[in-house]
Amino acid sequence: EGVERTYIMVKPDGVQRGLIGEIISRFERKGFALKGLKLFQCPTDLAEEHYVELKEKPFFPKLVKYIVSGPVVCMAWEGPGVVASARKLIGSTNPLTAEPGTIRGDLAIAVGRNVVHGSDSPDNGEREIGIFIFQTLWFKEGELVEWEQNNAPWLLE
Ligand code: DAT
Ligand code: MG
Repeated sequence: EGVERTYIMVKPDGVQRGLIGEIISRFERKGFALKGLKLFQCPTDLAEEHYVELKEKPFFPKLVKYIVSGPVVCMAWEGPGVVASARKLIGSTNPLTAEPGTIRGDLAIAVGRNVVHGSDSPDNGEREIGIFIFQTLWFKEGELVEWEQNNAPWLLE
């Protein structure tokens, strides 16, 4: 499969603040294709596995506690260059330095409450979406939907 996918997640603060629709619409309006979507209470072991690369950081325990503090919205988005493009839509990690017009730049003020996650590479996109034989992360077999946007000819050359 050649098409790029990214894992996007509305974090617990985004859900509690009523920003689910606002955040989803940023990606929807851009033109990317939604291939998976669910509201989910993340267990601690999954949050730890998701952020395994940050395990040694001093903020790791707080980060895991935050991610499991309430429901999240899990999404798989697909499209050409979707990983890097979604990172641009999201804005930089610290909302105070994120550009206005980005999700974090518009909607958040604290690095530990930055409302949304986006994969940082195509490999991590696949890892985080997580449908492999020996590993599942955010999605399980059967939770992604294969469909084609009927407006694809108006979005892609
Ligand atoms: P991003 O979410 O932009 O990919 P990251 O992968 O470096 O950023 O870190 C994951 C999350 O960890 C980030 O969204 C918020 C938290 N975090 C990162 N750096 C932090 C810091 N210096 N202090 C507190 N939390 C931090
Ligand atoms: Mg990251």
